[in-house]
Amino acid sequence: MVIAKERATANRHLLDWVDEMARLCTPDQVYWCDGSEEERRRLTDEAVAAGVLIPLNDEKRPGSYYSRSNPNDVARTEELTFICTPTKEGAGRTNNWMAPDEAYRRLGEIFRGAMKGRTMYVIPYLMGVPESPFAMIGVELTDSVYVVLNMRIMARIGNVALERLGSSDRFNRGLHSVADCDPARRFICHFPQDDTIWSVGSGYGGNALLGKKCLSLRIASYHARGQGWLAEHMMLLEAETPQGEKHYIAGAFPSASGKTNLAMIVPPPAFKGWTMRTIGDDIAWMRVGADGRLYAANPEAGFFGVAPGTNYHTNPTAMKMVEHDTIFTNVALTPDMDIWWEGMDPPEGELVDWRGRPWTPGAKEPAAHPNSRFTAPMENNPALSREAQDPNGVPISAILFGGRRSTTIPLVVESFNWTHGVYLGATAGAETTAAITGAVGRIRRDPMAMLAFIGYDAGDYFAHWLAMFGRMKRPPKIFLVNWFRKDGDGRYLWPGYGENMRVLQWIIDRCEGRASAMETPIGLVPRIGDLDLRGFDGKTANVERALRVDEDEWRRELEEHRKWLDQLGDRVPEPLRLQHRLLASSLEALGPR
Ligand code: OXD
Ligand code: MN
Repeated sequence: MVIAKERATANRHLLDWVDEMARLCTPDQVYWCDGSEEERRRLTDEAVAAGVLIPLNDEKRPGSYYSRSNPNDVARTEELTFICTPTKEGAGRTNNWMAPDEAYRRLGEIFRGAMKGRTMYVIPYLMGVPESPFAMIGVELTDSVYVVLNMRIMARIGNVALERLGSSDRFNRGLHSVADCDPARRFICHFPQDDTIWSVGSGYGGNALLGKKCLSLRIASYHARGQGWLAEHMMLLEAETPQGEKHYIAGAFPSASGKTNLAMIVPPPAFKGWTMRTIGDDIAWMRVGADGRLYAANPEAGFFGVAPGTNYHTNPTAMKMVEHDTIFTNVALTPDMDIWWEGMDPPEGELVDWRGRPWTPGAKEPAAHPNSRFTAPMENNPALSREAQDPNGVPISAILFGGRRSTTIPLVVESFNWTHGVYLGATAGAETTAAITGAVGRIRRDPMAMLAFIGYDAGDYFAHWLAMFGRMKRPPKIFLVNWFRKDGDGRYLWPGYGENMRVLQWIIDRCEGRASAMETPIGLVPRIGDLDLRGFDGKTANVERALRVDEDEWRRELEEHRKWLDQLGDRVPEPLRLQHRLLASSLEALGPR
């Protein structure tokens, strides 16, 4: 039984709103989270007693817990996610829109009485470190103890946020209830103009941990446009060269495309003296600093990563990170209460799968859900950069845009200039994965990996990216990367993972004016000799194929870009349409070969 605590604040705006929401949802009690360690232990014990969390083997995985979701609630549900701006045009063509009045009414009906018999947890939280000018304050009201325990890993919660809030009314108001977890009554609604999020019917991370996708991307991107900064779906990493020179790289990749692996990259042995450190794996807030450079900060306090495919080869850092004090969701369980997922060494005996059914190796269905997750605190990461907590963020040298593409996109392309870079980001596409519900393996355009997260019109978002150029004295260089190109037999041409370091080195050297590149009609591409392939044990011929700009593939690709830009409507900025024409006519000028 949860102990209802004294209200922890005298902030009238907050108290009044919590009362109003409690009257709507009628919980049995309201509990204010303080964020303490004692609270973590107590709520964890309660979650265990309620069967929400299952303790894992304390010798093998100390301080770690397992959770199984409702099988109908395993990923973000973009078709049920809405931007509720006053006009439909405000949300643009890439978002679902619902009129604010209608959304408050429809969701209000579902929230009415939804917390009866339950506790309403009040989670004051900060995205960003407390001293940071980047920090944003939110308060999430939820009836899910799983959400509380995950939010306390992913954000800084409790008194730290209340202190920063003081008596202000400037905080994001988030209301969440799992309600009856019925997909027919599931909605994730954003009201940017009210700084409000209402999410009902799902307990899945991306839908329910409101500080993450909802606040730090959808709502933040809306504010960022008005205030002249960028809220992006990007990993952040620090690269230190053997000479002690530091570079910071931001990279936007769609969900489940190896963003976490890249943020935790371990260079191959030939890269002696290089140190790579993580700053963030999912979200970057970027502002222009006084020196005219672009500074980025990770607003999160933990990692909510995709488990399958993670192993000691693909991401040894993440494997170490999840050795303790981690919550696992929808992975498989071993007989001795440890965790397992596809991509780990084959299990010895029978497992229990993510739905709680017996599972034997060789079974048709995977043991772990393809979008099963680990939630681990930032401090667990042995390769965490000290700058991860820097209140001012880090100056970015390069921005990468990427995605899974089996054809067409070379291993790496440097843009000719900022506008061309924005074009490459705006037209980037990826084969879909399991992090969202729907078909897997189809190409969808995912501009800056933000398709699901731009809180307003995509054309206006591109215009905002273009306008950022004018605010910077030393803008980062922009690159397109693709670790996933395949040969005709479906085999990857590039080994990826740690080997991506060779591409990162070329990118850093380009930023420093130390490496050469070949001009092609679509951008600047390294020649094979421009990459450092010392100690590389793959085939050089495959690397050449991975680097190739195939003119026929690009003709088709540019035709898809045209359709995509047309689909986005007339708010697409003219410089991007001109850029398209320039690329298409440069290719045409080459004539048939
Ligand atoms: C995530 C996602 O969870 O993008 O980061 O789906
Ligand atoms: Mn993500």
